[in-house]
Amino acid sequence: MVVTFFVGGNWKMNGDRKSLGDLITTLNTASLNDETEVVCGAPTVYLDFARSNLDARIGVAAQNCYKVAKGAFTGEISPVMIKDCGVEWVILGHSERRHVFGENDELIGQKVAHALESGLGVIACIGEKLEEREAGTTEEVVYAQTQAIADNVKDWSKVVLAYEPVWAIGTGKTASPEQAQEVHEKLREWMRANVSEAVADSVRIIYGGSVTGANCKELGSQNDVDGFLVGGASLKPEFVDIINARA
Ligand code: G2H
Repeated sequence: MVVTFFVGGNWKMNGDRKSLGDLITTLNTASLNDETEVVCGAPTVYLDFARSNLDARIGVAAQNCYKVAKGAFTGEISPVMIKDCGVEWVILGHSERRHVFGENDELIGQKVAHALESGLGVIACIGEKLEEREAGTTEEVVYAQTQAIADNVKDWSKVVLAYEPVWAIGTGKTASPEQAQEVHEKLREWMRANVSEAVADSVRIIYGGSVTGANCKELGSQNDVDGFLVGGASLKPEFVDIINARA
């Protein structure tokens, strides 16, 4: 099944009005493959700014949200607030949320459920640490993370699964196209066995971890790589080349 290629930019905690404004101008005026779905993950305080200034053909994502709609949760934001800014997506379970801020599978699952119930699309991230890969437990780890997400998904059409090996994030050490393909293929088979044939065929499984303009074409040509989640390079003009990797 041919699925729409999906390229997410994850700006993380970077940028200001000036630099993000310049980036937005670059994206708005670039020639982008209109067969590719593009979403930019903006810092919370710039969600409104990003949504107001990015061309409508480019989606916007929050980088996190909480598991309930409102209340005494200082510092948190809810899906309903994200939607109130006109924003359609949220990134959940990113490895920096898991490993810097201690989010576990249970909390990530609750966030996924609430974000979907609230009408947001979810870019759900999974991935093994270096010691887990070296111990040969990559599959076990990513299957457990995916199960915790799957338990909380009713409508998979609103979910993109991002495989991001932790050892490849922001390190300049990209998974080889073969390494990415191997895990993506296994994840798709896992979906076939544990969710459904239809979801396995239609869910976008995207790769993240030091994707650049230089490596995107080869990574993106793998059968089970349906797009990317891009950190560092999404802040640079080369993000346009990554969006057009399948052009
Ligand atoms: C992984 C990725 C974006 P980078 O975190 O989600 O970042 O491309 O900088 O490795």
